[in-house]
Amino acid sequence: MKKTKVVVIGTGAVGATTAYTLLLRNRMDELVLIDSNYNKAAGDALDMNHGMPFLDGSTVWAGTYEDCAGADIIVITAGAAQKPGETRTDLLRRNADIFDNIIHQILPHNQDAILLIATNPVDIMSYIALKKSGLPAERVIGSGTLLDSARFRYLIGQKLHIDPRSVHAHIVGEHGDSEVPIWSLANIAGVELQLSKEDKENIFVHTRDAAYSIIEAKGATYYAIALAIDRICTAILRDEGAVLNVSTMLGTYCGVEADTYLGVPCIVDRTGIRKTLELTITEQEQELFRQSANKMKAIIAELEQ
Ligand code: 6V0
Repeated sequence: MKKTKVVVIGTGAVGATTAYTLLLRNRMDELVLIDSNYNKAAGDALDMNHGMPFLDGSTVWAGTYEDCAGADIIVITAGAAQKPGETRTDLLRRNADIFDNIIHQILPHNQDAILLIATNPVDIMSYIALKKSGLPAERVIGSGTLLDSARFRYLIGQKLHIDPRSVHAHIVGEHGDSEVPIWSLANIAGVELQLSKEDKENIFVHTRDAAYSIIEAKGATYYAIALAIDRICTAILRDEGAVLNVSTMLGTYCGVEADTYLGVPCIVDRTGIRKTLELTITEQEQELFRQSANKMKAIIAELEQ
């Protein structure tokens, strides 16, 4: 049987935690770590290898782009940190240059893998990855609002004392400030949620602003995003057909001419994104989704100037 292989590019907080999560859960036969700071990737690989007597047998090493050959999934979490005084657009341009460099080094070795993007702003970076790689859109996936939806389900579960795995609720749109809670479809076993307007507002604000609180507390967020990336990798490697709120290139969605990457429920399997699922949302939710799409389009237009 062909060995399964995952490459993680960018082994900072998110990349290293993702690699460790994939390893603990024994998701693949081979795991390659790549970082422009080779020592960081090499140190992480060594540290993980020392845990092998306690694990189930994946092989991990710090590699080069040649090691992308034969990979099933290439996860990109590489990115630059914002410099003091730097605008978001300047940071984006720097991240776009980083992606240009990374993608042009991947392509000579692998054009069959699925690219899974986590670098922020993830919807824009996924769009850039699509354009720069020329790969089919179903194989360029952003982590999207999967993490936001997990935070949302967790907070609803906390409020109602229900296991978050039994809460069905979606955040769609941008992974960021313009994201949209789809309250009209949120349910537990098909039963409408018993929450006041105030509770809903509170839950959504804590969902949307979660990253700010965590970054203020400890400088970065990485555990939950690593689990979300692991979830997407699993859906792909096991050909699950799982429905996950990932970021994908949309045309018209829910009556909105999106024409950009945004997080929506998608069926994810070995081919990448097999299908996007259209939600039946209210007019108000549709308007918020339109605003989220417009925000993404305006950023892309500014970048392309
Ligand atoms: P970090 O700890 O600064 O790690 C970034 C890593 O990228 C570093 O190890 C760098 O050396 C490496 N890197 C930079 N340039 C290159 C390059 N050209 N080639 C290879 N490696 C390179 O950042 P952290 O891991 O905390 O975050 C990484 C990205 O994930 C950021 O853009 C975050 O904003 C983003 N996140 C996305 C989330 C999501 O939901 N999609 C959630 C959390 C963070």
